[in-house]
Amino acid sequence: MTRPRILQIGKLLPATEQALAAQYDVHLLAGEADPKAYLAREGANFVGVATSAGVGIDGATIAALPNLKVISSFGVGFDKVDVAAARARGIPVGYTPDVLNDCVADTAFGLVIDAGRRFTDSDRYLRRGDWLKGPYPLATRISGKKLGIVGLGRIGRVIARRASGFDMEVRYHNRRPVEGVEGYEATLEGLARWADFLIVAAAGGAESRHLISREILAALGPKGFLVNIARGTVVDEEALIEALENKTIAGAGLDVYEDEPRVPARLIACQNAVLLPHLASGTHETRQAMGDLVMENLRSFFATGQVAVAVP
Ligand code: 8YV
Repeated sequence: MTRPRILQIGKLLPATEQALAAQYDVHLLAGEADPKAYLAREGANFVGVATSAGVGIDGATIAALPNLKVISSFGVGFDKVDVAAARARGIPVGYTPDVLNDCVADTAFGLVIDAGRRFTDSDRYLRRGDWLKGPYPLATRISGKKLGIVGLGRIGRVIARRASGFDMEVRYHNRRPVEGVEGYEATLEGLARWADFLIVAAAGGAESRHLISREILAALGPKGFLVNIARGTVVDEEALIEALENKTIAGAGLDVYEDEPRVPARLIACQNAVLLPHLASGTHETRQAMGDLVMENLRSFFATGQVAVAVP
């Protein structure tokens, strides 16, 4: 039997690439000097696509694959996958939610603690030799503070669970209240005004673009901290940089940016921001589980016509 031909859009975990190559006839599009010309020539040969949240697949690529039957994406975000174009052709899109909730929530809490207690900045202080000149300035207490969550989805709920261990009061803002969960704030501005720490855990995409605006940052105020483990596009990055420079918010902890991996020099210069290179799900255990689910979505599709976990 011939193995199904899978187009791999960008690089994946080596273990996932090996598993893919063991099961399917895989071709890496990113390895082509002229991907467009390659697709025009060979596009009709592929029945499946393997991609990732960071790379996605656009409508033009989907259109260049006339026999495409399934897309399997590594990651929980699908803002870079043209789901509407896939749906219009009845192509199921598999993704990898839930298996990364714990690690992303851990990272959110790491950023809350680091931004508030300034561990990274104090580490730089020690390495510069400044401790020899005097003690590091006092920081902000975490335990018992007010935590606002923007987007109480699967990851947001795990973040809320982590918060109870720090005796924090938790409120959240969503388009509508989550049944059975107390602490709903009807407006994002109200949540920002109330919170000491505001964590962004909302999905990316056009609908949530710049939800964290200049006004929301003003409501968070000079004692408030912003943490973003969702998508850079949810925050107006220019407004955030101004707020950090002018200290109209106390600080920020970021794992995601508007134009990754490019981080503006002005943001890098902000010592009141902790900046991580989009690593929230980046543990051996979680990335392996995500890769396994990419494989399982494909296996399930070729066995039953349905992916195991489809994008909503
Ligand atoms: C991914 C992510 O690891 O899952 C997501 O949506 O942002 C990360 O967990 C990364 O984007 C893979 O491309």
